[in-house]
Amino acid sequence: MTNSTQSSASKRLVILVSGGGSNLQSFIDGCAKSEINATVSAVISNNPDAGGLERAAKAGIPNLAIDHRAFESRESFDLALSELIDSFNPDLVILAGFMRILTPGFVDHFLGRMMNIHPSLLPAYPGLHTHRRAIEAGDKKAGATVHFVTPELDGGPSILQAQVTIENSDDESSLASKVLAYEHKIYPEAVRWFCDNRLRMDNDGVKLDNKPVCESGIIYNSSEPTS
Ligand code: NHR
Ligand code: GAR
Repeated sequence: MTNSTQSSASKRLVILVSGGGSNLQSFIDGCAKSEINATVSAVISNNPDAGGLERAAKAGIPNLAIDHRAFESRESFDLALSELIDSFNPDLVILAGFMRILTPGFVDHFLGRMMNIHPSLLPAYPGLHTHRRAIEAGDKKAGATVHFVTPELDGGPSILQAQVTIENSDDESSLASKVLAYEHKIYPEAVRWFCDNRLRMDNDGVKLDNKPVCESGIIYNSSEPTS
């Protein structure tokens, strides 16, 4: 029997990064402390200089770069990337600051077993520069959303959101670090649920313990005590 068919067995994670990898670190640490019932099987980056690759190397985790600039189309990059991911036989693919839009063929191959964290309160501000856009719009709240990945960019069903207050003194960078601290709480939590077989995506949305999570995901509010 393979890992993916043994329901209580430890899951295999493949994590895709493009940058510094602080979210990646929260998974490396969560697995090391057995808070997440999983092993990080590989870390893959489209950016050979990504700090996330170094974090993986330090933790003794296989790490590979596959530079999108060496491919002549998005489809050919995605095909090579999906073959590389498949070679690690993952139960879950985690986008952790991964900065390349993925083609529908790629997404369909991993449907229901690929998650992303997006730094906004989706459905607000899909795409890039979310914190700048929220500040420019005069929003009072910002946050992050963990969602299953579907072909529609940042449009897949939400699993969990964290909300923070935008203070008058906030700029793009202070807001980004405030939100990032909450990303490190909600993303490992969602992955923990998946690895414990409590979370799944089906045709009518996301179920946690067989119950639908509400339309916008469960809200984790920073104004409440955290522990
Ligand atoms: N792909 C699909 N199909 N669906 C999603 O929901 C995806 C996805 C790929 C990545 C992460 C996403 C985010 O959380 C993500 C979700 C990159 C861009 C982008 O515009 C937008 C959103 C996300 C990731 N990328 C540019 C591109 O041309 C490159 C930008 C750069 O290199 O800085 O691919 O925000
Ligand atoms: C995080 O804020 C993540 O939400 C965001 O990039 C940062 C990565 O930080 N993701 C995107 O913007 C995806 N387009 P990290 O490398 O330290 O985890």
